[in-house]
Amino acid sequence: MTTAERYASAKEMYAKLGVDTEAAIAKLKEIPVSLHCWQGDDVIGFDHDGPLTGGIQTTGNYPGKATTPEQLMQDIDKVLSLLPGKKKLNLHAWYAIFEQGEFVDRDKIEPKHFAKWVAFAKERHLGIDFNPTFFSHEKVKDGLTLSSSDEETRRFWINHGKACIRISEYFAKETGVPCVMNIWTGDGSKDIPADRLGPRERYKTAIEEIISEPHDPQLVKPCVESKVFGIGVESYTVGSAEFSLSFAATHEGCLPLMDNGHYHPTELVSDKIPALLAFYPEIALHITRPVRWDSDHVVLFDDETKEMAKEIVRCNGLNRVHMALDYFDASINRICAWTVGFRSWQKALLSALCTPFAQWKELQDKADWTALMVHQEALKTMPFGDVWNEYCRQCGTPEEGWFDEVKRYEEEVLLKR
Ligand code: RNT
Ligand code: ZN
Repeated sequence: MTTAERYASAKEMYAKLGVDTEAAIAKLKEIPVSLHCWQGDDVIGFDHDGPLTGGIQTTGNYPGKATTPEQLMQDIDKVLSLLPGKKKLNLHAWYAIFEQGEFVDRDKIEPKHFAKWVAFAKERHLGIDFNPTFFSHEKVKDGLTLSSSDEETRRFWINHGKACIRISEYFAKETGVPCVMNIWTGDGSKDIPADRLGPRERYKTAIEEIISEPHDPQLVKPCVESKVFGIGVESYTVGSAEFSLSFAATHEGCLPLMDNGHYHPTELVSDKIPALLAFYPEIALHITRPVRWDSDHVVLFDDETKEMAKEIVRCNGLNRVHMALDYFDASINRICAWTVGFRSWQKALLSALCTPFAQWKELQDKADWTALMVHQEALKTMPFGDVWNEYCRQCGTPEEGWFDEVKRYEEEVLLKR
């Protein structure tokens, strides 16, 4: 059988279940997924020489990482050429690009420091998402930024957040696509604190100040990302799940952001998605693969990844959930890491779109759990690979051959750095 014949046969099989694979493919082509630029340089940024802090860690020393804006853009371009679907570019504040000899600290960065990124995104028809960078900086005082008891420290980071709101609005205006601006800090403590409330009260007031920076809520969508713990920050996290959810719930226009690496290992973000969609008009996600902890391994087409995509699709949430990838593996080819992760999430979305949820919901409502189990199991052996191959073919990014292309790029570009 040719690939076309295989797809024709798969399409027919899915149609018998009430699934229109053409409609699924067409839908997926419209849904943006945000590609994180920080996979390309091991979360280092361009504005400092020190180590990565904030309780996060990359491990590995694979050759060829990007160390300049030009290299990072070159790598992103390579990755974009290998990815099906619609993308947004996810930037962090420390990827500001300064003129020769210029340095501007994070509280003073301006839209002009991102003009080159805007030009890059516009040429490739990408929207941009943004993140203030509250880590890897000398003004992180005793592990704290926005929740610090030191007024000057707090002020510096609040000003950084405000600068980022202005930059986010600039991105949205330039690209014509709303900018999701995510606030995450590693604030917390290694050992048992004496005061868990004080830092949270300061954190709350600080985020309020940041989002009070004038902006059009249609253009800039501030989020708060929660976390359970970080390396060296094991005992107390200021921006915990309850803190962040409560903050978003009580501040109009502020979205909760769930990173699926930021929960206890038996908690499932797939189950949290519908819980939040019952209350929030919009939510945001960081999609990662936590192996035992927030290890940020490359996203795979695994069960929980599929389950998260299923929940977004069956809750009719594709336009209400802002999806971004967030992982960083320094131990393997970084172009490959980006590509496998992005393609895995696309697979998860496509497979969710090829599921007859309407019929299944009916079975559940009739309490026909026997039939529901049988149907859910039957779907698992459907020829999804043929539909995926067709989607990739239609997007001009075939499944076959992309890895050879990455190896060629490694030989010709990465290993020469
Ligand atoms: C860290 C958070 C955060 C970062 C990025 C780089 O645990 O997940 O989102 O990964 O901002
Ligand atoms: Zn994250």
